[in-house]
Amino acid sequence: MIRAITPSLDAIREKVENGERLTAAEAESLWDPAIDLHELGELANLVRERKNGNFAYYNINTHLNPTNVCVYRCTFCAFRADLRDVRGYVMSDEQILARGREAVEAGSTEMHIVGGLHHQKDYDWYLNLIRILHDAYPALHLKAWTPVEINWFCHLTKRSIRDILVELKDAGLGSLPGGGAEIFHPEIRDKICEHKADTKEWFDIHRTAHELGLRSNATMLYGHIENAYHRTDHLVRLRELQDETGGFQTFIPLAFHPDNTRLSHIPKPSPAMSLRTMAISRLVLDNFDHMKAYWIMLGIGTAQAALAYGADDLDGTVRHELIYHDAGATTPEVLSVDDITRLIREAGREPVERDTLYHRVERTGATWRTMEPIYQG
Ligand code: V47
Repeated sequence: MIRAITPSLDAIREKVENGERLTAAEAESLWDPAIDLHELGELANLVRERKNGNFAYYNINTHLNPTNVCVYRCTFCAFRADLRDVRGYVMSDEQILARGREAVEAGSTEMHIVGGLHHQKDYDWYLNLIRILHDAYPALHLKAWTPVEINWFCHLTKRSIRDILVELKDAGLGSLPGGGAEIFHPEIRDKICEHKADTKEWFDIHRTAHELGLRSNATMLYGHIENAYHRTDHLVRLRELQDETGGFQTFIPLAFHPDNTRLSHIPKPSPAMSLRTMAISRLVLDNFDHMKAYWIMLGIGTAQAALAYGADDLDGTVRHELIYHDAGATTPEVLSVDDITRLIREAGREPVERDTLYHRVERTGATWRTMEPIYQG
């Protein structure tokens, strides 16, 4: 009789229980659908609870995408527009400040700012945006500009990464979001976003940010043309920089949304694939404190389930998100604090409002103050 061989997690379980690091080969083996998803989730949960106990974090945040006009044509992007496209827009300083005021009145602690690379806007336009928002609303943390924008600023000004980051930090930049990472392996990167900041540039910019005391996040866009090898390579590269600097706070796996993109023939990743990606990310990135289940793109149900598969953070209440909604995300535009805390409690976790740098937030309505850094196991 021929017996099917079911891959076993025993050796990996032992390593995870002993707090030992997984090799790239071990990590790659975990993408095999024959590896039991629930058992994988259980292991990821072990690490999650070791690091963050029963807490699940969220923040109150607002997005700002000041322009969608972009010189690049990444195949996965539904947000970008040409200058003369009817969809193309650029926000004025007044509109940007109004967004800041709305954010503060809604009690936001963070503004997440990313946008297109508008070829008729110079670096000063992007710098000024940070300056006017910070001057008007100094308590609002500005998590702004990915390495894709920073690399563009260096290209426009012929100045160094360090010079640009120092200037942005002086103007009020608080930290860098995790975008623009996509898939680092050149076999894929060259096909989906060949012109924008390459992998070395992405890492150089985060490394320099960390050296300057700026924290940052990291992402991975999965579920398009990449495979298990590319995803593993992506995670291992991130783990290496984190060993060097310790400057990353959170990892956010981003499920590809195909609508209105040049990859619209590809089906979007299933909830099982998203839970597996979260669990493997938690296991490989043993030196990251946090894993974010970004509810906007995972969908509320999968994000809630992900809290048992390695995730300890749901991102925020989120206002004015465009990048995913342009690509067909059907999630609501905003969640209330009551909604998000109910989702967390129903998943058996204890909700904790955090600021961008993972300090506990205490609030009464729109008035808030940050407390001690949150417990790290
Ligand atoms: O870099 C673009 C991705 C990213 C699509 O740091 C798409 O806290 C799926 O980085 N389908 C931007 N993904 C978003 C981002 C992010 C989100 C939430 C929190 C944080 C953080 C960062 O969105 C891009 C790209 O990888 N993206 N288009 C799409 N059609």
